[in-house]
Amino acid sequence: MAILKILQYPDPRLHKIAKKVEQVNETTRKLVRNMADTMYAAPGVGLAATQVDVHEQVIVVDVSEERNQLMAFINPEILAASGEEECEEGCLSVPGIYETVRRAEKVTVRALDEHGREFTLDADGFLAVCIQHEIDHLRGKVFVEYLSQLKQTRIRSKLKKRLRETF
Ligand code: GNR
Ligand code: NI
Repeated sequence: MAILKILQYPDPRLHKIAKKVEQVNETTRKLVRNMADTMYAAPGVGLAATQVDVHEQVIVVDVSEERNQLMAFINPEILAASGEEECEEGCLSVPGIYETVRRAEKVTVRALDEHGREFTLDADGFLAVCIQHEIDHLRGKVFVEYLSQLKQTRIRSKLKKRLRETF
């Protein structure tokens, strides 16, 4: 069991672009396990490698009530997106901030699992929201970037102030 440190917005490392995983191996599986431990401990419904300062295309998601449906997506790609949906989002890298974001309602995702096997998944509802939120992290994008500049400025100063008070 390993709990990794989660980068906090506005850390510039959250804007790095993750590289493709060339070969899915034991190192990749160890990262997936540690990311899952970190996500469950937080607790969160998803986590992207970018958030733990590993800039490779790996995400984990578990939107189940029982917290026993772990999904790992390596090199995920959105093949198709349709519809629109608004959801109040939060992020482990932006603690305490919840804002509504508009995203596609349904997505078709292709990825590799932790054994390097390709799969394609049709997702909708909250799962679709989470997958899009996590893939954004791999591209260096944090959900607050969908908000107005005014809101982003307010969120940044709030989190910086909170960091000063903690240390
Ligand atoms: O735990 C999380 N909850 C959440 C709620 C609404 C939309 C997206 C998310 S993902 C977030 C965990 C996280 O920060 N993943 O990157
Ligand atoms: Ni997030």
